[in-house]
Amino acid sequence: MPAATSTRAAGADATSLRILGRANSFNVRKVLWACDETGIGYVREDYGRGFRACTEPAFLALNPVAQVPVVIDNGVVMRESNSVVRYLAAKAGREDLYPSNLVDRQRVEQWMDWIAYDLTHALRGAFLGGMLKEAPWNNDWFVNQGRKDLIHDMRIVEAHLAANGPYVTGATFTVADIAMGLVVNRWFKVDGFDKPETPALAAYYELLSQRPAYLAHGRNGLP
Ligand SMILES: N[C@@H](CCC(=O)N[C@@H](CS)C(=O)NCC(=O)O)C(=O)O
Repeated sequence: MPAATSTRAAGADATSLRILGRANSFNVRKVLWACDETGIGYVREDYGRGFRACTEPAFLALNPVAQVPVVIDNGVVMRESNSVVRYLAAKAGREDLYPSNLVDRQRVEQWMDWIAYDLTHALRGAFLGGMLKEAPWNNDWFVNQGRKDLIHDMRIVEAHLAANGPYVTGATFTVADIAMGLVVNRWFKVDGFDKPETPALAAYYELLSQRPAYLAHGRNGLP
């Protein structure tokens, strides 16, 4: 197993966040993007598949569900990428990314929750099972169902963006676009089945690609 490595981002100092998680993880990438978007410095340590195992007792003590990312801010230990992304935007006082107005906030969160549940589940079949052939997702039924669900869900996003875009909640970029940006990148990378044309998603992909932090952590060549 390779030794754990450390990466210090520009602006990182003794009070920086610690991010535990490999930089090629779908969910760690959201957190890295949020840090770059908000200018929050961090130190990252490699944990997860191919590096130090999430099942190490020391890691499990931080995150009993044994997944990356784990984020530690001034001794406070956090997990769940979407929740961490919202925390970081609020910590940075970025009202534009994560509004405090309850209705606007709910608009952001409803998309992030749907991504975390429905879309992520569909991607397990279509991507982890169908493309990476990763157990236990790689059985035929699960792969086919994942592909069907993914197409269904991405058609919903396509119609939503075409009618209400250019961003997930309308006129401006929010943390909902961080979660969606990773999904859309993976949508254009996943293969092994016929995908419908999705011009609104393609336009959204190009729009997000104007952001350096998305090119660094989202559309960075990885699926
Ligand atoms: N709901 C969690 C999911 C986290 C998750 O699935 N992480 C994956 C990587 S993307 C993981 O830890 N895989 C095991 C590993 O890398 O060892 C979140 O959003 O943070």
